[in-house]
Amino acid sequence: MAQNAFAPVPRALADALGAARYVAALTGAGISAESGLATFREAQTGLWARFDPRELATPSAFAKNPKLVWEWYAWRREQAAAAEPNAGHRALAELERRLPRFLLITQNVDGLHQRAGSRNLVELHGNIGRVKCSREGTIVERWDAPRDSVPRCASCGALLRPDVVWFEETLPADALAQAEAAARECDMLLVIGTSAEVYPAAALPASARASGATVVEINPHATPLSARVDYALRGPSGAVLPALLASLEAGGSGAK
Ligand code: BJW
Repeated sequence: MAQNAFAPVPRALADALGAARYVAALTGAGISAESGLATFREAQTGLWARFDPRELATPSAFAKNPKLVWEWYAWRREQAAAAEPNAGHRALAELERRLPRFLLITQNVDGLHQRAGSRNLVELHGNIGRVKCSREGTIVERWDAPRDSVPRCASCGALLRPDVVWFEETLPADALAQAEAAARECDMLLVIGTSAEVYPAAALPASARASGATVVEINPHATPLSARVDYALRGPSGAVLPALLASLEAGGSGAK
């Protein structure tokens, strides 16, 4: 049964973190909420308020209205570039430095973990900063941006699209294999700011727990996962993760 406690971090959890040889973290859009970026399942604002992000992040939306999807991603790319990593991103980067072995698995495409200093990182759903040819999949570094249409691949003429994973598309095989191996091998999995509804990422916590890991959810709200974790820390990750880091500094036994 999950323990619901935020302040202070339970002693047993701090001890388990300090003793862990391999810690993995799975993050979702919620970790970037305190950087001002909208999550998927919460209301958008302004120009995009009338669109459901879940319906724009699909191959069929791009086939039907590529300009709309391209403009939504261009807007989100600008938002991500203007945002700054928050205390939660920074605490994860610090955990990577302090712990003997740490892997960050993110569903986010905003690049904020890298900007906070995380290096040992797996991007499950791509990165909004990259663009690729929709036919050949080749990454394109530069493109002309016509005012009224979607840019095209200079080599084959197909439309360009963001290098992200849409619904019904398969995840990058290497990234998924690394994430699945980490879930099987880690001693502790931190599940942060994700609704735990989108697969295959949502299957990682169950896999970790089945392999004996301690699973910790960090989220202000309950999710379908909450009943199946060892600890549910209810609060914003920008507050909970620094507290977790502080608990490690206060007495964890396995830190470098
Ligand atoms: C805070 C906070 C704070 C707030 N601190 N927390 C039926 C038909 C077709 C497919 C399927 C089907 N059934 C299942 C599938 C598979 C499908 C799927 O899982 N669908 C479910 C919805 C049921 N998955 C796929 O299609 C995947 N591919 C696949 O399975 O391939 C095989 C296959 C092929 C063909 C057919 C079927 C299978 C691909 C999934 C790709 C997801 N892509 C997106 C877009 C990425 C690019 C972009 O960013 O635009 O990824 S969708 C979107 O969801 C995005 C996210 O990474 C992902 C997860 O969302 P996330 O991060 O959890 O965000 P939210 O908004 O949901 O939650 C935020 C959380 O934060 C909340 O809990 C808040 O409480 C919390 N929060 N503030 C901490 N301060």
